[in-house]
Amino acid sequence: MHIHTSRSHDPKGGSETPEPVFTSRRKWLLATGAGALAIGGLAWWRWSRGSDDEVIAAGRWNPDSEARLARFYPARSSELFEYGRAETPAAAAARYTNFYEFSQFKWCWKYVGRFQPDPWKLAVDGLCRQPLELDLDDLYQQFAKDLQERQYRHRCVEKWAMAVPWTGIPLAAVLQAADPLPQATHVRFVSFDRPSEAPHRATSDIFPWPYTEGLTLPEAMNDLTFLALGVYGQPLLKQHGAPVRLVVPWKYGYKSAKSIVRIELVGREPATFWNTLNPAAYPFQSNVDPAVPRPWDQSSERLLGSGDVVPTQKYNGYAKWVAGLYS
Ligand SMILES: Nc1nc2c(c(=O)[nH]1)N[C@H]1C(S)=C(S)[C@@H](COP(=O)(O)O)O[C@H]1N2
Ligand SMILES: [Mo]
Repeated sequence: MHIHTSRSHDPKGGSETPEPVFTSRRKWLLATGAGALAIGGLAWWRWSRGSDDEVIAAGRWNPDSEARLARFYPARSSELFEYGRAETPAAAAARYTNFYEFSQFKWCWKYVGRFQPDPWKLAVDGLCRQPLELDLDDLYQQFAKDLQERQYRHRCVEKWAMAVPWTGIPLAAVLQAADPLPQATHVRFVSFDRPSEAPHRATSDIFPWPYTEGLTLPEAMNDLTFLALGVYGQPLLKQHGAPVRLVVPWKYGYKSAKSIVRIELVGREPATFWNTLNPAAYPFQSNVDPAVPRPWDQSSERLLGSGDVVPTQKYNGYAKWVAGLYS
């Protein structure tokens, strides 16, 4: 025998919607909305994040250019510098970059497609006896004996950090070749300025383009100050500042100008991109220092890749090399 439940004899049937069904439809709509947001969020996350292969492939140059430079890689490795932490995976570093010419967001790899790092010209001029104009081949060939790989920590003022192997030339070697005049006190770095290849540069006029940075001459001549041409044993990915960028590892990341076209010896402290926008948050010197908060705390940093949070060290741990500059 079957036992009939009351449900099959609901006296409230008919056209009017029973209360429980109405409530559950509202829940369903809400759940669907949340689901759509979640799916949209996931799609966006996948879109901006890409796969490891995508973020690296996006930054590569045309194959002929890279093939021409391949003979310079790998460069001899400098034994002088150690990360003191794990190396950041190449894709984690390539995925999360600051490069305002391309985007205000971190997924600059999405926007570097039109950028052409080759051919390139780098001028070294201003207060010097021997101004230089170097194309990429000059830069590699003329400084071949100085070319080396260095393992450096990098600390962004936004509190993320990475540890990557740069290939490059000590900046001092390039400056010495230009033979600075005694009146030269500072060095000014100017990034490329090509709106047709850089979408955020093209569409945002509120920034003081081109991107510029500066160092004192003694800072620029310090052994640590490096002109990078490559990273992870290959020419710099576009989003890391191809084909030539500065690396100043004891200062906050914004001091390390990318995709440089000019290194100018000057007789006073130059204006810089971030200092012009907000001098209080981005003072000219900008050494990494956990004891000096910016508008936000600077005592710790998050490592790209692992997500680990570690304490920030004064001069980013490079006191041995640079503390003498400030005593
Ligand atoms: N031309 C240019 N150089 C730049 C920037 C930039 O937006 N434009 N961002 C700076 C900042 S804030 C940091 S942290 C580093 C980031 O280098 P990475 O993206 O290769 O890690 O580049 C610096 N150099
Ligand atoms: Mo930064």
